[in-house]
Amino acid sequence: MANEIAGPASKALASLTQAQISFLQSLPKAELHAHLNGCIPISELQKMAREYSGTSLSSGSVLEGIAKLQAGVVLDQLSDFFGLFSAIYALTSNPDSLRRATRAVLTQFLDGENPQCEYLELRSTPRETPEMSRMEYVCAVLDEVERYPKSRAALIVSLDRRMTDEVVSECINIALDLKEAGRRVVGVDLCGDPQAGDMDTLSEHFAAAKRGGLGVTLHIAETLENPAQETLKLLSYAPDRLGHATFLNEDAKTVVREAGTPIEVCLSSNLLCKTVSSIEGHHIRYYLRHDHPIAICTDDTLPFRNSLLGEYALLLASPPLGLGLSENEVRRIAAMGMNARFGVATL
Ligand code: 6MZ
Repeated sequence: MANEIAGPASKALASLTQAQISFLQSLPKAELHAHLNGCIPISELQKMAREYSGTSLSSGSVLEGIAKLQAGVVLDQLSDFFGLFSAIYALTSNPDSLRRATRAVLTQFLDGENPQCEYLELRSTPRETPEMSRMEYVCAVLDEVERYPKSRAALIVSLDRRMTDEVVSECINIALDLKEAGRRVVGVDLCGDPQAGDMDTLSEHFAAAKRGGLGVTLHIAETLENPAQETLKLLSYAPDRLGHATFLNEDAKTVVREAGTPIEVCLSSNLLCKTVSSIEGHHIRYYLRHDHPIAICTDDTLPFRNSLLGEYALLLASPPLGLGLSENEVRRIAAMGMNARFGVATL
């Protein structure tokens, strides 16, 4: 199982009674912020690494990368996080291996006696490799997503902040063309290293996505270093949801609250990347205080060793392990997540 090494979510889960766990399992939950390559179960990744037939040099560094993930990742800051993906990417660089990884991620969230969630909006960044185009990448992921009914799974196409304008344009067109062709793309996302890229050039791309009926979600103000001007610029694209929104200043908070934009909250991710120092100090409290819509999400179950159930356990568990919310409050939060699905509006 992927989540054996205790992180905040599994510690919170371990502190709950069986009745509390059953309560959390019984809630209809939506996972709206999960990155495909960040959510491959470690057992599957290890199998893929053993079968990997790259050059011996890269296969050594892939195995080293996987071993690091297996040992449990300790991050000093968010920028340390992005280096984790090179080994994973080597293993998901052709349509077959990508399909296999996608299948394992979907199974982890949606299958079994007690699925993690009722509905999953999986997101992934189209990657061009010697073995596939970006279009082939997205189609391979969609083939797996579409094995599930519409009411259970959909895809968000991620744009990485390091992409050139040309590649952003290609990805938006892929998302729009596939949606038009009846494939299950429901939105686009902006992700990647928060320090990278130029956010001034994205306006037309997000406008095109919106005109084509796609939802727009943006990783925003994930670190203290994200300039306030950049945050306001991203908000001017009228996103439908926001990822993290950890460091909004008062102006940005006003915009977000007036627009009622739901926030994808990733508690373990923020704690383990040290953008938030403790659960008591997490910005979720601000949104709860203002009765602002939120969706509880996992982000990357592979490095963070969490699960959606574990993230909900962080809401219910008593301090200091969790927020100590009541069952009624947690039920309401789960309903907010379900209401924030892009699939509701666009499918
Ligand atoms: C920003 C993140 C992220 O797209 O290859 N990603 N971007 N902030 C985060 N918070 C921790 N977690 C993951 O999945 C992996 C990619 O998702 C983005 C990164 O760009 C990472 O390379 P896909 O399926």
